[in-house]
Amino acid sequence: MNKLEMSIIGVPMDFGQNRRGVDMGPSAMRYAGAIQRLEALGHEVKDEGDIAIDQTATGDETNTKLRNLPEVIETSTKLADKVSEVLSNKRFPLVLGGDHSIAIGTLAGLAKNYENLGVIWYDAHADMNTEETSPSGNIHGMPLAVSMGLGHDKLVNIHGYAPKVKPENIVIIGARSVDPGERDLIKEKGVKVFTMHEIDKLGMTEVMNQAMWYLRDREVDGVHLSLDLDGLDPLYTPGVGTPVPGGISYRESHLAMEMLASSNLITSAEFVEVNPILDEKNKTADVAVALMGSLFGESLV
Ligand code: Z70
Ligand code: MN
Ligand code: MN
Ligand code: MN
Repeated sequence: MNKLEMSIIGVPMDFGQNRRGVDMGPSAMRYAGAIQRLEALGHEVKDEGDIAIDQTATGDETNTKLRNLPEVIETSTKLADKVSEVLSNKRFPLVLGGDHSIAIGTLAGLAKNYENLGVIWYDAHADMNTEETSPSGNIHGMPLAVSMGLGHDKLVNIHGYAPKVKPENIVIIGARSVDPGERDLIKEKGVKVFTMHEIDKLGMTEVMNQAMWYLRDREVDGVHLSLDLDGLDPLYTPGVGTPVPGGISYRESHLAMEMLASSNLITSAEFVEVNPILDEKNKTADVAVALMGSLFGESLV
């Protein structure tokens, strides 16, 4: 693959859900050697440090439909600014979470730089709830809905415009825990979903080929990979807040990343939901960094 000029952006965010500790994800992935791994592949890597988040804030417990909304709005805005800045310097943004609510900010920063952005959402969940349909009130279950323009006005309009992504430019891979409201929205909006059923039936090679041809046919001018570590089976990535059995294997995930690498389709990426407190040693961060290796061009021979 091409040698990239990459910028790493850490987002120590845990307000999108109720399991504290996912704010240590960026440190865990740095500790697992993310930067050295990418440099060893010949990329030029600049660590931009972390987005400033007030770690003393305890969050707004009153709004149970949109938990910690002010904190999520503030962080999303700062992250969107940073992602835009990185793109205007012609660098490749690699965002390290943090919980998946950060994708609201990442996509807000990306979308104004692309006419027709595509998104690959690698996740056990659809993350397509709104405050009306969410069973939890956790905003990390809402970023795809928000990015399609559905949800709280202030989330939807980060950077002053909506929507950020067209529903028909989204591909979800690995879904196996989808809420009723999300299911309705997927049908209504025509979002492309490869559930575990399709992965089992077709195999990962066919799923990735179909996913990539689907996006090429949409004539996207960029593709963002948003990878939630709970997309993998908890056997491989136990350090996540919402483990769901029956997930994508380690080997299938490497294959998926390698296929993305040889396609040269991906123009930005984020790795989210690594929670070192829930992990076994630093296993989940190690897997995240190994997958980055494959995504950015590692091969054995
Ligand atoms: C559920 C909700 C979710 C990640 C859990 C779970 C959402 N659909 N997302 N873990 N990454 O509460 O909305
Ligand atoms: Mn915190
Ligand atoms: Mn997610
Ligand atoms: Mn998930």
